[in-house]
Amino acid sequence: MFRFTAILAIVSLVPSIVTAQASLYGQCGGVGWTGATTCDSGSSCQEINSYYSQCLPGSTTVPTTPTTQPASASGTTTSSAPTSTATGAAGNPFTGYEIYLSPYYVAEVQAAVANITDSALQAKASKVANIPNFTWLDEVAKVPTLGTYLADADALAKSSGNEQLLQIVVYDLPDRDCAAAASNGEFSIANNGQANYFNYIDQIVAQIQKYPGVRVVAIIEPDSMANLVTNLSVAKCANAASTYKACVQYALEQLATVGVYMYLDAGHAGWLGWPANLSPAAQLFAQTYQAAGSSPFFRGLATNVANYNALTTTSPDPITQGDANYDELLYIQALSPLLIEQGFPAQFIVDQGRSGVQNIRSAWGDWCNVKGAGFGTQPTTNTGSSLIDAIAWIKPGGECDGTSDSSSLRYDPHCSLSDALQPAPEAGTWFQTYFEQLVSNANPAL
Ligand SMILES: *[C@@H]1O[C@H](CO)[C@@H](O)[C@H](O)[C@H]1NC(C)=O
Ligand SMILES: *[C@@H]1O[C@H](CO)[C@@H](O)[C@H](O)[C@H]1NC(C)=O
Ligand SMILES: CC(=O)N[C@H]1CO[C@H](CO)[C@@H](O)[C@@H]1O
Repeated sequence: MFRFTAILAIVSLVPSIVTAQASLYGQCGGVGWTGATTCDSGSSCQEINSYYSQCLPGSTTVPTTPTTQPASASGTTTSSAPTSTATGAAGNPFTGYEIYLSPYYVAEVQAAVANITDSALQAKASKVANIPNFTWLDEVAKVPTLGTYLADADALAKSSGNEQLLQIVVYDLPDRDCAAAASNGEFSIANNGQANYFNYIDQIVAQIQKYPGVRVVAIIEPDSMANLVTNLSVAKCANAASTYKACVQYALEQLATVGVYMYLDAGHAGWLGWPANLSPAAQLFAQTYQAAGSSPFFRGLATNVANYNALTTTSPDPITQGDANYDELLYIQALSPLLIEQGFPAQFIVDQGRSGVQNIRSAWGDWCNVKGAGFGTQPTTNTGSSLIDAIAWIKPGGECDGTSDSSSLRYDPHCSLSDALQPAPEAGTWFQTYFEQLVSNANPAL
């Protein structure tokens, strides 16, 4: 729950395995894509944007856009040789860097803007294309896209003289999302999941290593640790605990070798911010920090990813009643001393991408396409708290949290609650009405 739901639900696709046809919800085309371009029967390949085509339900066979390999993704680069071990870092990783805007999101937003008829709304919406969010590497097949972006960012840094920072979300644990009714990760623990995950991390590291000039900031595994704090009574989470820890540790260690600054996901105020959860959470985060060698690149924790909570509020939402930590800053201020006590001097990054409007949920646990939400505070390092490195838009606003169609395989009842905007398409696909809602309710206004 509470998570960004992955685009790929069911497919278990390892790039070395060549499949003739992509499965339902699998990738079937896009710039740089070299896998299957046709879909299993009952689904057809539809272009989501130039970087991503997906097998969606429906029997019509839509021809896919030819996949072309951009020059920048050829694997050869003009960058200097990779540094084998990145050296210690300190300070806010965002300071002095310009955040790279990925062409994928820009294209997605521009397509959405073209479909808006109200010209005032259209003008506001077009501004979203210039606001950086994060690239979610939610399946191994997307890792080559990272290489394309890195090459592009590297070239941009050289031509503009502005150092580039690329933002990613590492999100592909085996048995991902263990507390949800239907898990949607591509890897399963029972089927070589840990080795597949290590390979996924190795591929990310290999891409980043080629571009030492580009700074990378990563959010590590949304929901994973929070599930281990509160959801061990769910059999799947109990079973996944040791694998999650081993995989997260591997990610933290390996990404540190190429100088990636990392923030491990820490749920949000309404999850780990409850008094009973704070200490166990701090313990788990500090243990993870120490197990991964107390690296300065493991900079801290990310909160409110894909959620709707305010950073600060003077009028707590009634749904938060009983939790003294009713906003993200209060949560962070409560967690920080406990972390320091255990030897983890964590800094924070907070998602405010959909937090512009408050008091819109019937229950704090409601996470799916919440009605009335608006884009929130725009990304900034001027956060008002020395504990917070950056306010960011981590969940790409406009991408759907989950379908409201109860006959869908990936249906989650949260997506048809009365506070969820409906009808909603499949998770990860573009939800135009929702995007327009975020734009018109943006606070501050766009
Ligand atoms: C824009 O409108 C066209 C035509 O109605 C539609 O095919 C397309 O999917 C829409 N794009 C988005 C991003 O909603
Ligand atoms: C997981 O934990 C959260 C927070 O305690 C709780 O609200 C949720 O119901 C749990 N999920 C399951 C499936 O038990
Ligand atoms: C600038 C940036 O990183 N944009 C990302 C926004 O979200 C989409 C969808 O996940 C990514 O592909 C973009 O890279």
